[in-house]
Amino acid sequence: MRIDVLTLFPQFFESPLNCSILKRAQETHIVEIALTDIRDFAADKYRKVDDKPYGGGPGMVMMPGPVFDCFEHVSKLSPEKGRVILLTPQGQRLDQKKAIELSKENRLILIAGRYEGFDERIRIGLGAEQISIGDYVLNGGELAAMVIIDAIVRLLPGVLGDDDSVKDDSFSEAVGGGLEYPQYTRPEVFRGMKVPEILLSGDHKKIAQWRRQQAQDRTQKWRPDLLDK
Ligand code: 6GU
Repeated sequence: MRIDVLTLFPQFFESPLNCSILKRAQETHIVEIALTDIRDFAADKYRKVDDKPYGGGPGMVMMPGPVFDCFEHVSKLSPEKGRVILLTPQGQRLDQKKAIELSKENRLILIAGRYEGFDERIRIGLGAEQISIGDYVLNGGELAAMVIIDAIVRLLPGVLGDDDSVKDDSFSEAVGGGLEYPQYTRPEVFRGMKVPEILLSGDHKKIAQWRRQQAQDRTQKWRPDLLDK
């Protein structure tokens, strides 16, 4: 998979992309992630990429010119057309289902905005879909783009050591779209708190049953909204 990110702050992505799983996924060529600075496509010597909103109002708006020019440059970096995604709080909310869907694409082009938003002609002209990561406002789309990348890359075959480890994740089909069951590791007793006896029993059928029940109970208790779906 190839992921292009168009951003005013490429340096924002450097540390998270060069750690742990995301780093290894790039080194093993399972994913290629390319950052392009929108400001390099500004038309004037001040490298201006934002301007005042028509009709008045607070803040600044991302100008269409630099984003279009940047997009057209990035488009040519690979023959694959790719799915174009604008990161904005007005987008469809990201969930595990969406992450799985996006992980099946060959190419994604993520556009992170700053300021009060994008000139509407960016969305229309690029035929972009919009994604949000939740109902709160961030200073820009960079963290949202990073969240999407993280959620998607771990789903790509070969990225996690054990390909089964995504299967039982919270929100996955194996846990009925709800929360994951509780996990324990050594020691058997920690500060007076014991590992549930059943997990030490070696009875795999009973353990599976107990885990299903636990997953269901905690979803009911902590995220009943997931059960309505
Ligand atoms: Cl994608 N962008 C911004 N600026 N804020 C957000 C968001 C995106 N998703 C949730 N809040």
